[in-house]
This record gives sequence, C-alpha cells and structure tokens, in this order.
Amino acid sequence: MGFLTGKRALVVGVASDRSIAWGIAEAMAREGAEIAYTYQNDKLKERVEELAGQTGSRLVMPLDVAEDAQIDAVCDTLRREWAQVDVIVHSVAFAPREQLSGSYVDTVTRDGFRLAQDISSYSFVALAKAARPMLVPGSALLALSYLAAVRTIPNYNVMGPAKASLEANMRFMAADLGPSGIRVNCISAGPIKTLAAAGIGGMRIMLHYMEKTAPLRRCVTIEEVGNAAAFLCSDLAAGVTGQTLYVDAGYHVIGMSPE
Ligand code: NAD
Ligand code: 0WE
Repeated sequence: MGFLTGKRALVVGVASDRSIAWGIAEAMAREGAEIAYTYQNDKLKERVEELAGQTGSRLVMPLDVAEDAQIDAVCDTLRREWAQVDVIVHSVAFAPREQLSGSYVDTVTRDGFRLAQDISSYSFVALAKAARPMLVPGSALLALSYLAAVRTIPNYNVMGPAKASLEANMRFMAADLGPSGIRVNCISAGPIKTLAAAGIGGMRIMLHYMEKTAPLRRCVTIEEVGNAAAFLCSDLAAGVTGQTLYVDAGYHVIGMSPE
C-alpha cells in the first residue's frame, strides 16, 4: 500500500509531461493519492486532461492564479467533490520574459516585479487562504523554489526576489497553520529542462555546469523531485514544516569546485 493512500492532492502547475508538477503528480498517484489538476488556460486544457487520465483522474479545472474568482471556483469544486484536501502543490512561476536576461538593475520594472511576486509567491498563500476550510490536521502544502532565492544566478533577475519571497511566505504559512496540524514546505529544485526553462539563454551551459560541479556530478529529474515531494507531503514527514528541501544533486553546498 502506497504511503499516500487515502490522500487527496490538488496539483497546480502541470503544463506538459516535462513539468515538475507532472513528476510530482505521478509520484503521488503511484503512492496511492487521488489527484485533482488545474490548467492555466484553454491551450493547455486537453494536454492536462490527457495527463490526468494517466493517473486515473477526471478532476481537471481551469485556474489562472492571478484571479481570485478562479481560485474560489476551484475550491468550490473541491468542496463539492472531496470535502477535504490533504495536499496542495504549487508549481507555478512567472515573470515577463524580457526581464529574465541582461542587467538586473537595468531591466527590472515596477510592473514586472509586482507580477513576479503576485504569480510566483502571493498565489501560494492565496490558495491556502481559499482552501483553508478544507484543510485538516495532517494536510501538507508544498511550493517549488530555486537556489536564486538565496544566491544570485545570472539572468534569473526579478525571479530571485520572487523566490526569496516565496520561501518567506512558506515560513509564515508554516508558523500560522502549524497549530492546526497543517505543514508547509518548499522544494528547491536544481535546473531541469521544462517549458519554463525553454528558451532561457544559457540553460544548456547551466545544466552542463551542474554536471561538472554538483556533488552527484549530474542534474536532477522530475521523477526525483516528485519522489521528494511525495515524501514531504506524506505522513512520513509528519515532523517537517517550514523547511526548504534541496533536490539539486547537492549543488547548493558547493563553495568552489575542485577543478
Ligand atoms: P512548467 O512550465 O512546466 O510549469 C510552470 C507552470 O506555471 C505551468 O504549468 C504554467 O501554466 C504555470 N503558470 C504560469 N503562470 C500561471 C498563472 N498565472 N496561473 C496558473 N498557472 C500559471 O515549468 P517547471 O519548471 O515545471 O516550473 C514549475 C515550478 O518549478 C516553478 O515554480 C519554477 O519556478 C520551479 N522550478 C523550476 C526549475 C527548473 O529548472 N525547471 C528549478 C527550480 C524550481
Ligand atoms: O523558475 C524558473 C523559471 C521561471 C520562469 C520562466 C519563464 C519563461 C517564460 C518565470 N517566468 C517566465 N516567463 C516567461 O515568459 N526556473 C528555475 C528555470 C530557470 O529560469 C531561468 C534560469 C532557470 C534555472 C532564467 C534565467 C536563468 C536561469
């Protein structure tokens, strides 16, 4: 019997079969969880419905996390279908593309900064806020972060402060919801070739650098992130909250490579 048997998980952020959210959904379904999915817009509807079917799920709902009304609609549906929610996975980030290259100070704008914070950080607590009446002792919330929350990374620019904000958001949620038995954590994943990483200048070089310098001398996969996520959101991690777990082949511990 899987270690998530009987758990009901909402997974936000599947766009393709390379999405980190898909690696998470597959691992959670394998461990016995029932999954509900959302898709950002109509272009993604059929693809997400097809993937949902592969995990035996028919609960697939539209959700642009910038819209409170859509967040409420998703929670209304879940209340009707499930009554309670055990797991929420937030695997969403966005900043205007033109701000993800070049000089940080020169390219950042007030609107870009605000949008990155709104979509990539605020939306995590917005989901928790709307789903709050359905969360129960033992529920677990998870968001996806990146090393640039705590170290500078070339070109990640305005997304760096957004990930720093996401991790602080996670800690405040953990402190606030902890007394109710609800856990909140982040996974900080190493770079992976997903849609969000497609067309990012220098991505290939970054993956190569990872393989040369990370303690495990390789990159990580969505399956590995998925397994860590399934663990963190299960009762196996009942004592863990407010944590950022690095699933990055150890890259974050390196100060200087031996070469
Ligand atoms: P992805 O493109 O597969 O997923 C990003 C998702 O965000 C998509 O499903 C997209 O539809 C969704 N999204 C964007 N704006 C949205 C909005 N307004 N409303 C609803 N959904 C919206 O890419 P991914 O790499 O799997 O990214 C998932 C998460 O993992 C992000 O938080 C990202 O920052 C994080 N992450 C990615 C990497 C990497 O290298 N790929 C590394 C560390 C962390
Ligand atoms: O979090 C991310 C990507 C987030 C992202 C990606 C895009 C591309 C499309 C946010 N907003 C947008 N906006 C778009 O229009 N990652 C961790 C992957 C990533 O992105 C980088 C990286 C890495 C790694 C950008 C620059 C440098 C490194």
